[in-house]
Amino acid sequence: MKNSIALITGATSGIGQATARLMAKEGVKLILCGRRSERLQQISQELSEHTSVHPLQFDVRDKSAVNKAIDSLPEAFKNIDILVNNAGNAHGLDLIQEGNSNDWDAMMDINVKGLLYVTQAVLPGMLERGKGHIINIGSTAGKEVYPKGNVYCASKHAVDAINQGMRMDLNGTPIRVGAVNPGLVQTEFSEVRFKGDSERADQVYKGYTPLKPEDVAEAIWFAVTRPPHVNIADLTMMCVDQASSMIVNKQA
Ligand code: NDP
Ligand code: 8X3
Repeated sequence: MKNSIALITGATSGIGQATARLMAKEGVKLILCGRRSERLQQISQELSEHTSVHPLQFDVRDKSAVNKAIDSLPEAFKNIDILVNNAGNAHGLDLIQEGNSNDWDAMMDINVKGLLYVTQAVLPGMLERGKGHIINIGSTAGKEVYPKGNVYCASKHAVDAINQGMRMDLNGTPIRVGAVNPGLVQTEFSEVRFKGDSERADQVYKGYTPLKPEDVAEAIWFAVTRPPHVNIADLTMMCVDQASSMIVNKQA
């Protein structure tokens, strides 16, 4: 894997950042993406002690910005081997009848359309080179629906469908496509979902031991380090205290 090139969306935080750290230590060259430029610079600087890093700032919702960013890659970073479609978030946790349509737009635009835009910008090069691996970060929310999760769950069910569809359409090519679907992971996810309400966000991870972003990074690494004839199509993982979206063994 040393000297392979990976593009990770959502590398400024949580699962994406943990994946970047793990891959950097393994000598993978990294294209790190996100909107927050200061964080991008910071992590890029830190990881460039281990590997070559190219920060790329763009909003996955903006199709032309996505294309411009990928087109702008210097020669040394153009031949992307691994795409980790990770950027995404939940926005709000509301009954459908009380939902905020701006939140709905954000989730569908980022989690679904953003993933498609980035894939469309990266995949032609993979096909030309006859080599590539796409990891789509889904969720247990893409496998089941929970109350008030309506649109976030819909966006992750869409990721599940797109992941399956990509694999079908790319069958017969050497491109590998698979999803990693985590349950509860302690990241900035709930902070974003609850719009900066840290107390409410902290409650989500209290009373049990959630997954760490590093646990998910290791699963991604497992998937991308299989021999070329092996494809981890769909990997769902939860902490031991979680049995389903609604069943979590929380101590008071
Ligand atoms: P974080 O909030 O910690 O990270 C989200 C990342 O996505 C950030 O780096 C953020 O970067 C990036 N991002 C968000 N919106 C955009 C955008 N419009 N354009 C570009 N980048 C964007 O959350 P997680 O690490 O937990 O989430 C990563 C993925 O994992 C998401 O797809 C999430 O749905 C999924 N997931 C999370 C779980 C959890 O419990 N935490 C469980 C299952 C799946 P920036 O703000 O700098 O743009
Ligand atoms: C994140 C996990 O259960 O908060 O995808 O939806 S959950």
